[in-house]
Amino acid sequence: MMLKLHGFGASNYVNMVKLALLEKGTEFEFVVDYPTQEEDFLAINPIGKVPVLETEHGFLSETAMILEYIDRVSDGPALFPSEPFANAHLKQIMHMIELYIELPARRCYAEVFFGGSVSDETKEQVKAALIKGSRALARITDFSPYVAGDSFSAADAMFLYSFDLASAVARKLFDLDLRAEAPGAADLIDRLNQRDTAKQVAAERDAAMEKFLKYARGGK
Ligand SMILES: N[C@@H](CCC(=O)N[C@@H](CS)C(=O)NCC(=O)O)C(=O)O
Repeated sequence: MMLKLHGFGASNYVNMVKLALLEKGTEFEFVVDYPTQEEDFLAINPIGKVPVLETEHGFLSETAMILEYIDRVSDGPALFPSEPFANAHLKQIMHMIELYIELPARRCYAEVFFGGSVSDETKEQVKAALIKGSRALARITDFSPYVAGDSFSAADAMFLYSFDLASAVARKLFDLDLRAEAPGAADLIDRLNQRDTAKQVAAERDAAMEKFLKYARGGK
């Protein structure tokens, strides 16, 4: 069975998986699904989020684990190193990006992207967290030539679509250049965005954005 990626093109997490599939050269079907708490969707992802990967063995969720699965079952360049320390180090970086950059930034997405608002208290917390997270990241990588190691990896997919949104949050809400907190991050984002795979993801994201914004703002 061909892998099926469930999600929508404007989702940064979905795009991490899509980028990985394209980098691996793995054939897949894209199934448009938005996150919901409806029973039939919870049956394929118990927390009701996207992405979900449908495989011949069942459904998988949580992006980091989906990326690892794809790497193991697909041909194409490795997205995780096999050497144990390098493998764990790369996963440490991915985990840090998700916990200390993506998730804090996400608390402000409503105001930055969807016309909502968040409290000043939340903003203060997020600003401090993003500075701390970016500086932490800069201590374990110099972003050259990639986030971890000498070749494109799963950590680059997570970094690209987390740090760009976190930077947008910092710029719009705090007038802060998060990229300056992590020297080299901006250059790597530019280099990653020049890959044909990332260009395809970005084009599909832009095409899906209008529909998603209507959905996110409560329209039809
Ligand atoms: N930890 C999850 C996060 C996925 C996630 O937050 N996806 C967003 C879309 S970008 C979502 O479905 N949000 C809806 C919700 O939180 O209910 C993963 O690794 O896949």
